[in-house]
Amino acid sequence: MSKPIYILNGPNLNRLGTREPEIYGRTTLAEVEALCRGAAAGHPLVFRQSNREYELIEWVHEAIDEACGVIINPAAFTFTSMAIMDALKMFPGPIIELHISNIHRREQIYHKSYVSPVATAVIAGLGTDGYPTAVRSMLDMISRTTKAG
Ligand code: CA2
Repeated sequence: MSKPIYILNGPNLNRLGTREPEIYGRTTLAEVEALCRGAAAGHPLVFRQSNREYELIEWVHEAIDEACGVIINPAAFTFTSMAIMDALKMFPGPIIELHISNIHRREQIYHKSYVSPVATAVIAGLGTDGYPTAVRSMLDMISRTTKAG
């Protein structure tokens, strides 16, 4: 049985689809999860959201033991959390940092990510379509490393 891909979502993303549709669209997080499961085509996924930093850190620790890859939208913790960065550094497999919006087109406070230096890849600005795109790219990366290994 393949190890799951962990998809972790940070603060406020449980409210996705309910405000600022011009930036974040109208798709809810439950719909995003369904898109991810479609893209995964049966590969197991663990899809979670938390507003608490410690919980996201605990899930990254769990992923170190359980997951083949991590896709993370740390939301506001992207710009504040050295603790999430340190936890991700310990993950041995591929990591995709994901943002719905293009954080680099936004105000200066959204430009300095603590997560990007420890991520394998960064996806930003594709809207919620970025999630299934990340899942497909993660599956490609995993199959390449499995074949190489
Ligand atoms: O674009 C992204 O995915 C972000 O990670 C979203 C964060 C923001 O702090 C980052 O700069 C970029 C904010 C998430 C706010 O959650 C929402 C809740 C309801 C409606 C829309 C967004």
